[in-house]
Amino acid sequence: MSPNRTLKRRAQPKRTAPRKSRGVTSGTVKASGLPEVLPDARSLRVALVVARFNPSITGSLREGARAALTEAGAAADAIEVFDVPGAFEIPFAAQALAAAGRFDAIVCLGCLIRGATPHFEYIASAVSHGITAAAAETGVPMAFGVLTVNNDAEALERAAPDRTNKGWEAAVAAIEMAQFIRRLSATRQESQDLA
Ligand code: DLZ
Repeated sequence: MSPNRTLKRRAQPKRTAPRKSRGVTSGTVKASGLPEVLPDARSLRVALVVARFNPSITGSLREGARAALTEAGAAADAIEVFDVPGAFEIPFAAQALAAAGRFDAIVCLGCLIRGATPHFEYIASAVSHGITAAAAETGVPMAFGVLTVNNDAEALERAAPDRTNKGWEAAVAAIEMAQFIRRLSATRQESQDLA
């Protein structure tokens, strides 16, 4: 008989969740992905790439992002703003800035409002794929703060001067991902030092 067979069963922790999920059957779910505690931006340099198209909205997104970074400890001169004509130009600018090697993260801000033509779909797709590719190619985290909305009311709702502002949310995501890369580099360095 294996010695383990003689061991007593250890007490199991009390379950806090039901054994079987009953599923969500009603209600609405609104999740932002924001962490409970604001991550630390004290030593980070962050670029904000801001589309001029729909300027009242993108200006509010820019100020939301700036407020989050400032509250998280970033110095005013560590936050640099780069304007581009429209959302379509964001990935190109973000990639160029990342390649320049001066920034720990890039926050991409724009506002696409659905119109009567398929233009919206083409630009939205190009922008989201472009930003993803630019981040993967350069290794610099890029946050997606580009609104893709049906009308002005939806845009205004996402550009409010509070923590629901999507510029604020994108900036927090950028800080988190920059810290993620920092931790990864530190771990790599530690393993190299030990080897
Ligand atoms: C052309 C265009 C249209 C129709 N709509 C928007 C929009 O809702 N939001 C935005 O940021 N930009 C828009 N643009 C401009 C394109 O992003 C781009 O600047 C131009 O096609 C020039 O390349």
